[in-house]
Order: sequence, then C-alpha cells, then structure tokens
Amino acid sequence: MRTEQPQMIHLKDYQAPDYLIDETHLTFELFEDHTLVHAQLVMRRNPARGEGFPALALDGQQLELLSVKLDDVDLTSADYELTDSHLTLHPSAEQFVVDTSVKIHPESNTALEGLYKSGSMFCTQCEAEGFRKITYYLDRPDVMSTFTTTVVAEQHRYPILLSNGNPLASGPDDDGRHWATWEDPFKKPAYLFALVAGDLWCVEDTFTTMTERTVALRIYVEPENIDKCQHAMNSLKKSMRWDEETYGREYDLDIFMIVAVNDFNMGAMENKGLNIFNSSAVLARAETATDAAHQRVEAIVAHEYFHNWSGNRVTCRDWFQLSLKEGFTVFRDSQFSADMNSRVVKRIQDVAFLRTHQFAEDAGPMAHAVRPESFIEISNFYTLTVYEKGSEVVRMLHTLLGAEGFRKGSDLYFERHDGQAVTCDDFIKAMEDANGADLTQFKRWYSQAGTPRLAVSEHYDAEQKTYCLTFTQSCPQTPDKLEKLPFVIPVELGLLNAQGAELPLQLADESAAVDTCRVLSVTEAEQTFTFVGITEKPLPSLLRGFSAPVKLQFAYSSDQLVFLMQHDTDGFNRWDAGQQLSVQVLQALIGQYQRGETLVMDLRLVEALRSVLTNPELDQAMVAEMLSLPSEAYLTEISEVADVDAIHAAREFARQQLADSLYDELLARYKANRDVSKATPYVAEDEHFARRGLQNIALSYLSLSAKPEVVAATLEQFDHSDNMTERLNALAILVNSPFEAEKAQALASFAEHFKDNPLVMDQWFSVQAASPLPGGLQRVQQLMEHPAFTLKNPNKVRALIGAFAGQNLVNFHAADGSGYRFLADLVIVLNRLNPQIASRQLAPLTRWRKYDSARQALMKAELERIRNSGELSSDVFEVVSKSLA
Ligand code: B3K
Ligand code: ZN
Repeated sequence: MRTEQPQMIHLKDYQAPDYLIDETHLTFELFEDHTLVHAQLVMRRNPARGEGFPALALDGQQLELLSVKLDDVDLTSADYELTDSHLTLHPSAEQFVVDTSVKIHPESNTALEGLYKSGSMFCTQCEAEGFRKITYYLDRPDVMSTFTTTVVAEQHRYPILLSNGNPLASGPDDDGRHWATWEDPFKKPAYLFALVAGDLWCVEDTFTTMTERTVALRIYVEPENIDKCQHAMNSLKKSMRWDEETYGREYDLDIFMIVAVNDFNMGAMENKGLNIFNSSAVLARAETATDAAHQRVEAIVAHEYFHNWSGNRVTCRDWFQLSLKEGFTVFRDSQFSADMNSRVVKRIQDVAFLRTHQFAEDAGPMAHAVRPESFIEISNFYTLTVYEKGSEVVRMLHTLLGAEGFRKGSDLYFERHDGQAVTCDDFIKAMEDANGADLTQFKRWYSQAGTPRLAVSEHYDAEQKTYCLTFTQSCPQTPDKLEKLPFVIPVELGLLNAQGAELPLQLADESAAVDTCRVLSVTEAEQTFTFVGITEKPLPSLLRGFSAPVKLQFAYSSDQLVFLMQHDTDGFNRWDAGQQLSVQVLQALIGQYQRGETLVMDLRLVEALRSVLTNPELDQAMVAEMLSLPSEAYLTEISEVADVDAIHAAREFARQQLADSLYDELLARYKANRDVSKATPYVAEDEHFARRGLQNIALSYLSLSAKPEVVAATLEQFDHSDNMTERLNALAILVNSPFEAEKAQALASFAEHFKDNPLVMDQWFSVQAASPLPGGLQRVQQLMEHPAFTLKNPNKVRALIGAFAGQNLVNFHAADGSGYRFLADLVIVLNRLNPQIASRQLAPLTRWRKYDSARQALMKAELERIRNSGELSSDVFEVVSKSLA
C-alpha cells in the first residue's frame, strides 16, 4: 500500500542510470516464517554519465534491512538514508561492492509479486518491479548483470531448489537443510530473476539445437500433475525448432525449465532459463483440458520461449518500451500458431479478440499508445494495446517489408543489440537499415493512441474503364488530447468480377498489371487510387487478412456481403463478410426490439449460413467460425450507446431462428462429427479441433430446439465423452437449458468427479458465472461460498468474477446496479489482497461511457465508492482516477 499520492512517471524524463551492476550474488535462506536474502552487488559508475559520485538510490520495498556494507565496511544508519522505497548510499569510488542482508515474508505475500508461496512451494514473479520486494537493487531493465544464486532450504519440504541459468553445485547443510547454487552467465535485468523451491516432480526431455548442442528440458509440477505435461513438452520442442527455422534463433543455456504454479497473476513469465507458468498455461490432457486450453498452452509455451531472444537477450531500456518485447513476441507466437494450426482460423480468432477487447480499451479512459508517454503503475500497462495492437503493428511491418525484408530486419536487430536494453526506435531503425526503408511516418503507430477509422468510397467509370477507391482516415480523440496525424495503413485488397474471379490490378501510373491481390499504403488523410483496364464494375475485397488494426467503413449491401461470403478468395474476408452481414441483421433486430416491434429476421443470413453448413469443401473450423454470431461484447463495442437487453434479445432471437431453420443440416453435421469423435481417440491436432469445434457449435444451436432427441444427445455427450472439449460443451448447454433436474445432476456429478482438479473446477465456475439466465448474480454469490472457491487464487477470481462481469452482460448490467455494486465490493477487498488482480477486475466498470445515462450514473457511483474506500494501491488508484477524470 502506498503512503503518499502515487506519482506519474514520464517517458520524456528517462535518464540512464548513474551506476551499473556487473555481478549479482544472492543467497536465500528460506524458512517457514521468514526468508533472509543476502545480496552482494559488484558495481561501478556508469561511464556514460559524467563525472562525480551522485548518491546511489537502491530500490527496495517491504524489506527489513538487517545490515549493509560498502566495500566490506559495515555502515551505520548515519551512513545511509532509508525510506519506504529506497536505500540511499554514498559511494566514493569508481568501483565498489555493496552487501546487504534483508528479512522478507513470502509466507504472507498475497500480492503474488516478489517472492511468495503458492501452496507449499516458494516462487517468484519479478516483472515489472517485483525484484525490489526481494532485495535492495537498481530495479530497472537497463541495469543488466550476471547472477549467481544460492538457495538454502529444508531438504524434506523443498527437495527441488531452482534459479536461473545452469546448475553449479549443491549439497547438504546443517539441520536437515540443503543448498543449490545456480549461475546465469547472460547479463539480465532483475525482472528476469527467478527462484523456485518445492516438492516437485519433473518430466524430462532433450533438444538438439541447430549447432548440435544438447539442451536438457524439464517441466516441473506438483506430483499429482505429472501426467499433464506432455502437451507442453511437445509444444516447447516445436517452438525451439520453429524459432531456429523461422528466425535463426538458437537456445543458449544448457538447460531450459518450466515450473507450473497454481497461484499466478497472469499466464506465465519468461525468466531466463526458468520460466514460471500459471498451471493453466502448462497442464493439458484430454480428460481435463479443452481444445482451446491445449491451443493456449501451445501458444503460451511458445510465447515465453520466444522471449529468450525477443525480451531477454535483447531487452527493454525502460518500461515505456514494453511493446518492444511484448508486441514482437505476440507477433512471433501468432506466426507460430498459424504455422502449427489453421492459418485463417488463427487470424479470425486474433482479429475477433482484438476488435472486441482492444478496440474497447482504445476507446476508453485507459486508452494509451503502444508506447505510452506516461503511467502511474506499470502493472496497469500490460494491456491489450501493448500486446495485441503492438503485435498488429509488427505484423504491418511484416506486410510492408515482406517476409524476407522483415527477416533481414530482425536479424540485424538481434545482431546489433544482443546483450543490450533498447527502445522501439532501435527496432524500427534495424528494420529501416536492413531494408533501406524510411519508417518515420509508420512510427506514429507507436505514439498515437486510438483506433483509426478508414472510410472507403468507390467510383467506376465504364467509359474510361477506371475504378477509383478513395480512402479517408481519421482517428478519434483519446484522453491524452494529442493531435492525430495520418498513419501508414497497409490495405491488402483484391477486386472481384461478377463471377467472383480476381481482376488484374494495374494502377494509373503503372505500365502493366502487377498482381490480383496487393497491398496499398494509405499515408494521407484522404487518398485516391485509380485502377485502369477494369472492364466491369468490380466488388472490392478490402483489408484482406485484416492488414491493419483499423475500423473499415465501406457501404456494402447485404447482397454484396452474401456474395463475398461465398466467393472471396481470401478466407479471412469470407468470414468477415459473414460477420458484417450478421451485424447488419442483428442491428436491424436491435432496432425492432427497441421500438417494441415484432422481431423479423432477414433470411439472407440464414440461407448464406445454410450454404456454408452444407459445403463439404470448407474447412470444418471455418464452418464453425462462420456459424458463430458476433458476440454481445463485440455488438456492445460497435454501438454508440449499448443497449444490453436489446443486444441480448436480438442475438438470442437470431440464434433461435438459425437453429429452427437449419435444424436438419446442423443435426447431420453434429451426428457425423460425434460419430467420428466416438470412434477416435483424442488427438490435440488441428483437424480434430476443427471436427469437435463444429460438433459443439452445432449441438449448441440444436439445443435451442429443446427437442428430446437433442437433450438425449447432450446427455450422451456429457456422460460418454473421453475429453473435456465435448464434456464441457454439453455441461454448458445443460446449464443454459430449462431442464433443471438434468442441469443439477450434471453440475453435481461434474463437481464430484473433478473436485480435486482446480483447473477443471475453474471451468465449472465459469460456465455457471457466464450463464445469461435470470438470477446470475445470486448464483455467483452462492458459488463464492463453494469450498473450491477462494479470492486468494487469481484463476478462481477470473473464473467466477471475471466471467460474470466480462461475459454475462445481461446479468452484470442489471438495471438496478446490483452487478456493479457486487464488483465494486470485490475490488475493494482485492485491493488489499492483490492489487494487480483488483485493478484488472475493475475494467468492466471503466467502460461506463458506453451505456445509457441511468447505468452510467450507477457505474460512476461505484467507481467513486472505490475511490473513497480508503487507502488504494497505485494499481487501483490509477484506473479509478483515470476512469472518473
Ligand atoms: N512478461 C510477462 C508479463 C509480466 C506481467 C507483469 N505484471 C509475461 C509475458 O508477456 O510473457
Ligand atoms: Zn510476453
């Protein structure tokens, strides 16, 4: 908890450190009621920072200082200054050694930052500024040091002692204790430090690198989870090979370890050589984890592994540069997932997520640039903008420079900056230098917040055979009030003739057609491109593959969208045409609902989806994606004022209409796929994901009929599936059904069967928390009393509270404000327990501007109540105060 008003930190105030740390030697003595940390820092003045000996202010929070030495001389309190946040020393030599001993309390650390206990195991989370809760240090990413770490603990309780790097030595100590020393030869900032001590088992494997070095691979888990590591191990080996083949990046240490912990604030952490993971991002086997969970494990293992180069070998100069490592690494993991699975489906999922959630963030009170100018609490800036939009920015570079040019740029970046802490400008400079490109204007993507709008209009001249597309870009104002200048927007496009064939594309100033699909760079506020030799009025397929993170506006008619759904040669745009058509249909229904009219649905959507459903040529995963209507959250995001009840009613009506009209086709698809599932053992691969995905969405639609044969099929799938993907879908259907007896029975048997598996119980909580049936809040409140629930575990909070406030929009936004009050009460409790989780859970309340004035008033009142609830963490303070500003 802070003691004074949190301060805003600005990028423009960045200064290089006055001192550097060359070597860090740590000893941890772990006990049940405290831990002793001894740190020896071999330091010198930073030659880049002028003459003299400025004071040395080491960061440190919640530490009990036991002793401090400067060059082996004990200091007394007259020799240093000590505050809540710093220990300030006064060195007077070019080089010197600082020794400190501190006492800390991991056993009572509920914030899960620094050194803490998850169950019986000790573990760490240091990014961004957690290392200062472990020892006094220059806790900033531009101070890079080698580390040796000795861990001493009771042998019986903590047989496994781990830290970064390679193992050096280990042995017994007095009183049933033992020790192990690890050495990390690669210079790293303190945020990449890690330590683990516990009673862990491991799955072992090896990887032979491109230069034939053998690397030991280990995944450590609590003994009961030893049977759930194989998928993560396979994913790790695939990632290591992929990074060699795609980026020429080889692993550097002799060993790579992953440890799974149950209590973790986010997905995982890329600590050098010792990744620490939320168990939900490691453990996966058919019986307990869904296909989506398997794909998430693969993606997160890859993401953290890829950080070894994009983040660790080359790190960030300061935290404003966070997207340097995160945007780039998300881009890398999305390329990897696209290579491992269906490319188009991966793109569809990424874009749906970005457009729903990042666009909402970019339009809200916390909107910030990919490289923010200022922050109060850096933990609040691990955002969808820094990660997902940051990845889109890197993807645009890849599109503009081409795969080869991009690779030349990344090679130069890694070569030039290996072992350094650098900036987004350095990344762009490497891309420029390797390609002879000028990316000055492109860099606005890093500094300007907000989602650009790109309006497109057309003009066809039959006589001249010319077709003009005029692009007009604009960017809405954001809380920083900065002026928005035009972006560089790569627009990939094709022009289709009446048969759906792509026309050759020749611009007016070109001597011949270049291709039938190409990328135009829109760089002006308004810009026209004229295509020549166009013999009939074409239909444009714009922003293919979502080539830029913008809101595209083009006045397509419903019939044109149906045509694109069937004929577009770009798979992503075929899906997107279906989404746009669905939006048109749903918005019409929302209007009817608001005017109190009888709902009547445009049947063109039904017929278009019928042809998707009966097309044997289409990838089953594509069919499943196309059958999925835009989510309520997306419909909220694109509304001027979101009417939650109308959105829900309209969408449910459309689902019912689709279910009734397509019953036979859905049933045929369901039966065929379920038969294959029954006859096939579970395989975590693309084609199987696709089959189960379509099977599940088909059953969800069919269940809306409430026909006995469908109830029977649902119960059959629930009782007899060998995997969680099918079982959980059946459970969700029952939970949302009117069949109370079957529902209660299924929930009880599921909980009984999986009560000892916390990750499966998370699914059980989520399915119920997300159910839009009336009484949602009461259900969630009851579930909070369940023995498997605790506010101390972030996964549980996300599974129950997060699913309710984020996915159950009709219940959370209940007109009486009960959902808002409930969330605010919880945030006030979580603020003391775990500030990072508290501030994340707050997000739905920050979106108050989207709703009607009555709801706005209720939401703001709750934000004010939080603001006045006493001492706020900097995390919650920043979000609340910016939301109310
Ligand atoms: N780098 C970590 C995120 C740390 C978040 C700290 N609040 C995981 C990742 O992005 O890979
Ligand atoms: Zn990351």
